[in-house]
Amino acid sequence: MSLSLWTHCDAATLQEGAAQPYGLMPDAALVTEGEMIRWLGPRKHLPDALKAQCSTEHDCQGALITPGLIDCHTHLVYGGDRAAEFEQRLQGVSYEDIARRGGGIASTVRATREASASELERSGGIRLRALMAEGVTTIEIKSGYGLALEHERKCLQVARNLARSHAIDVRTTFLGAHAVPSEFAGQSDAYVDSLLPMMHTLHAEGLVDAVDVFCERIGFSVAQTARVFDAARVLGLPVKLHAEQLSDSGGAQLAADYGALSCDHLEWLSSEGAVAMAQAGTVAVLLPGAFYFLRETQLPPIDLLRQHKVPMALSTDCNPGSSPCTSLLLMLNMACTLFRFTPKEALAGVTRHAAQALGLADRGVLAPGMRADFALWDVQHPAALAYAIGANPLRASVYKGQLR
Ligand code: DI6
Ligand code: FE
Repeated sequence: MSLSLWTHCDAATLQEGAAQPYGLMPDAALVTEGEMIRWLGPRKHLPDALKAQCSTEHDCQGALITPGLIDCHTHLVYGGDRAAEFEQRLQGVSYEDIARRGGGIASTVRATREASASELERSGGIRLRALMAEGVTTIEIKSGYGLALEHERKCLQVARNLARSHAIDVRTTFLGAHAVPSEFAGQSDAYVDSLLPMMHTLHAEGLVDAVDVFCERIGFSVAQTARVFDAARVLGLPVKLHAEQLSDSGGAQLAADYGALSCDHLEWLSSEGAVAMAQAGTVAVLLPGAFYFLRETQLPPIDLLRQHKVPMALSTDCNPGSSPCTSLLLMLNMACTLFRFTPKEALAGVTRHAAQALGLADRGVLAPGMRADFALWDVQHPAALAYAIGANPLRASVYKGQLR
């Protein structure tokens, strides 16, 4: 397999426990072999014999190299938009009230059911490419705007097709328990009953990598969430949870009991919930875009998460209702300004910890043996990635060892 050498760069390896902040390594050299990183270290330590084996050399001209970014929580495939609801909210109607009146998620479900697969692929593709243009090399995409077998299947197939047509890794999550569809109005338990065979079928079709639930007073109860998680466990699928976004429903505790990969949102997380997550190794995925767009005032308890050493990831939550956002870099900035993340925590949140939130051990840090997914940036220091608002200093990105 051919070897490539990358030089004239500084590397932010993001390795856990590195001596330098960000795992910063000035004047680094990186050797890729096919889809993997073969060697990484200070350039002066690059063995001559290895250098001689490299068939290509890339001069990075002083760029900063980081792991490829990972957007670990998105609802990227959907029909329509919710700009009219945005106008209503600006008139003072709340997000929950709009949902209770049949708008909100339900209105996107109508638009998504009406849309053809090719239309969903077209609109999703635009959002996907915006994220890729900022160095995203892995993305999670949830279903949850179909809420019936044929439409959930359509959305998950669109996600798989987007992966085939773009140089990015897509992980799919079945979020059938996102809302109760109108045909099950007032019968949420019956809807949960219907989800179990649906999950089974979609899993058998190879469309599901993980399972998520919206556990909330406008979503599903803890008991209903447990039923979905039990079914996921039977199928051997990892679980994640939308928990404590609008209220403390005790979802984090439940998710931890099931060894969930992540709990996401968490504005209302209790200290018991944080302890349970720490013990279970569940990642906290924080979503500053939704916090900002819904003008929330309840901050997620960042100090509590730090105190219990719960790994913190960051994501766009790209969705039409609470975070119509296709910039992961903007989330770094918002996490710092709104949540008082450090830039170091922010960058770890879209690399190492985001990989952990997806259960992926082969990426998120730069190290030999990891996937050669990385981004080259026109910045002097990694903190600059969180500092700028609406800038995109990406110079190039590499996916499985190939410039894309
Ligand atoms: N929480 C969210 O923030 C999104 N889904 C969820 O469970 C919002 C979905 C929407 O409003 O369309
Ligand atoms: Fe979400």
